Amino acid sequence: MKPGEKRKLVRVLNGEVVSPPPFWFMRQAGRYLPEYRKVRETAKNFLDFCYTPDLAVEVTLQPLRRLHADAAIMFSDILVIPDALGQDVAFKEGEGPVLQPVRSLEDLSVLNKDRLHEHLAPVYEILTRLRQEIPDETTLIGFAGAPWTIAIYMVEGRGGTECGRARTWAYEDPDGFGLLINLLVETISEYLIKQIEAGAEVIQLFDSWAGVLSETQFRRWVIEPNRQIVERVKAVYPDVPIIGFPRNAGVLYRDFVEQTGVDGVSFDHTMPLAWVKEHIQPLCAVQGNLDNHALIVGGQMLEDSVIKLLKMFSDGPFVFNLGHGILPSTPPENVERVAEIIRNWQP
Ligand code: 1CP
Repeated sequence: MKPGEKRKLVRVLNGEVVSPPPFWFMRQAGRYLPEYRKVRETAKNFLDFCYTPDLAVEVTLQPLRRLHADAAIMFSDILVIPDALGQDVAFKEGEGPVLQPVRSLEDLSVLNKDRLHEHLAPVYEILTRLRQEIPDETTLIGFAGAPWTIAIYMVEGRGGTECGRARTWAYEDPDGFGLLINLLVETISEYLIKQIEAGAEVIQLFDSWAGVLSETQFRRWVIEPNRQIVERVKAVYPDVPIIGFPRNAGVLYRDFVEQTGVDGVSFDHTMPLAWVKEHIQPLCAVQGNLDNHALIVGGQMLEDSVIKLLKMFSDGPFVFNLGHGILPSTPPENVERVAEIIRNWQP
């Protein structure tokens, strides 16, 4: 790259049209890769894995070697935040994350951010090392969970549910629940600023559980906290693009984009392409939305789905990605095939 030249993903998030579009995949590192499973076996547990720079750097690089993606997303997890705030967090084999639930003001009072950056120092080291090790033209993505999504895990004690306890608390005692959200807004903003300092060039904010909320609650617990984080991070780093991901937000994607100030939005596989084209792409860069289950199945259907997306969005700012993360049963060859189609795409 020439001095001063911007990387592809950053250019698109600045509103440029780049053809073929840059691509990366959510969960491009992970269990679908045999080389990931091998490294994973050497770690004591999942959190330890996330906090060991040698291992986290290696598994971040693995998908780049196969896919030559335009971006590397640092290997970590959104639940390092509750862990760093002092909540008990564990990842159980076959079960996923398990946390000691926070359900009252008393539970909340135990959490604090006194040792936040000390605790998260390995993450910053991972980013700094990655920027030295990834190819020059590859963009380095840092990330965090958005407050509502992290709060779900903190309150429920696990994921993958209806999020009933968090939703009830938010209605019953919005001020009390709001204290948790405010703590997360402050913590996540500081965390992202440190990630950028350490080398992250783009940020993605994962609000994976945004879609379970009613409209009013969505505005309060998804749009507003995401807006506050964007404002705080941009006050320090105005030029670092931020991608939002209010998964399953439906038509509320538009208000999310207009009101949070994100530079790009990652949209899930349920969104109608023509609607996104008409209502979202004129506002910001769009990223998505191949169905991660199509990626498992492969074949002509997969190739057609990829081409359809490229045809639909390539004349505007577009980042090719999935609607959600790669699933463990995905054949790596299918992911490689998609990467090849995108790289060779000519409108
Ligand atoms: O043992 C393993 O290998 C577990 C699988 C795994 C992986 C590969 C977990 C546990 N986390 C990760 C890494 C991870 N998590 C990344 C790495 C970077 C990459 O994309 O390559 C990222 C960005 C995340 C973010 C994350 N973690 C989200 C937001 C994105 C999303 O997928 O919606 C969420 C919700 C989590 C929670 C989490 N961590 C792990 C699991 C199994 C879960 C989900 C549990 C549930 O179903 O609620």
